[in-house]
Amino acid sequence: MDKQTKLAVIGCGFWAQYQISAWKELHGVEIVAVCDSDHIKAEKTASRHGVKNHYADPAKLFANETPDFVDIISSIPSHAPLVHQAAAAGVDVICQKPMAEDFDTCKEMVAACKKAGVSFFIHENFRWQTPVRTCKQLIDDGKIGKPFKARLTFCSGFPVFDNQPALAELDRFIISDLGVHILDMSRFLFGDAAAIYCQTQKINPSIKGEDVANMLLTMKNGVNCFIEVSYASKLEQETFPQTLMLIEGTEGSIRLDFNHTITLTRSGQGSKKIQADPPQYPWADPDYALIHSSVVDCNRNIFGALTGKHSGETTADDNLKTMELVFLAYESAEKNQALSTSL
Ligand code: 89V
Repeated sequence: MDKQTKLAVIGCGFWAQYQISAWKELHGVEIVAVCDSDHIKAEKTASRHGVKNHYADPAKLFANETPDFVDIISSIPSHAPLVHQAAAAGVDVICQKPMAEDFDTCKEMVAACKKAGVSFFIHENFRWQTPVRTCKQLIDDGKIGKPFKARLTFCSGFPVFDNQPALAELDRFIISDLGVHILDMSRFLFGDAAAIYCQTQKINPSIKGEDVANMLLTMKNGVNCFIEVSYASKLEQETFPQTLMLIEGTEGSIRLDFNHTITLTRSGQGSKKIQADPPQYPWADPDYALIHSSVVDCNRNIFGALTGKHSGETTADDNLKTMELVFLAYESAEKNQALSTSL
C-alpha cells in the first residue's frame, strides 16, 4: 500500500462532516483521529466515517497521535488556541475560515507557525468553485481584455441558521462568515485590493450580527469591484449558495448567472454560453453541493502543497490579506469612510 499521510480533524460539527467526506475523496490521506469538546459528537463522527480514534481534548490527541497534519473545523474563537497548539506540537495545520476574530490574533497565528516551522493553510473554498475557476480562466486567457469593473453578488434568503445556529450568535456575522469568501474571491480574480468602503445593515431581528453588507473595493490594478452580500433577501429566485457575477473588460464581459451558466460577450463577436457545472458527490448536501464540491478541490490543493507536489493557494500568509479586508470592512462601516490596505 502507498504511504498514507496521517490527518487528525478537530471539530465535529455540521460542516466537519462534509469536509471529512471530502478528505475521503483523496488518495493518500488517512484520517487517524477526530476530536470535539463534545465527546458524543467526536464518537459519532468517528463511527460515521470509520475513524479509529476519537478525543474530547486536543491536548490528548497531540499527546497520543502523530498526525502529519491537522484540519481545524471548529468555532472561530477556538481557531487561535488550536493553531498555537498544533504549532507547538510541530504539526502542519489547516484552519477553517475566518482565521480569527481580530487582525492581531491572525498575525500571531501566522508568526507562531513560521517560528515552529510548520505549514499553515486556511480552508478557503469559494475560489475553488467550478464556475469561479472558469471565469478566472476566461480573464487570464484575455477573452475580455483588461477588466475594469465587476459586481459579485451573494444575496439570499436561505435559512442558513437552521444548520449553523452558531452563526446567529456572532456579533459580526455576514462579513466574517460569508463576506470573507467573496473578498477572497475578488482577490483571486483581480489581485490584491488597495482600498475598501463598506456599509452594513442588520435586517433580521433574531440574530446578533449584521446580515447585509455592500462593499466597494479598489483593486491595486485599478479594477472597481462591488461586492454585495445578504442573508435578508427575499427574491423571486433563491440562488444560495451561488455567487453571481458581472465582470467587464475593455474587450468584453463575463456574466455568471444562476445555475453556473456563464455568458461570455466579446466585442464584435457576440455572446456565447458556457456551462460550468461542478462535479457531483453522493455525500454532498444538495443545498450546498456547489460548495461541497469545492471543498474537495480546496483540500486537494492544500494536500498537494503539504506533500511537496505544488505550491498551495490558500496559505495563511496569503489569507492575511483577505482577513485585513474583513476587518477594514467593519471599520469602514463604523467610520463611514474608505480605508486603505496595508498589505
Ligand atoms: O461556507 C460557509 O462559510 C458557510 C455558508 C456559505 C453557508 O455561509 O458558512
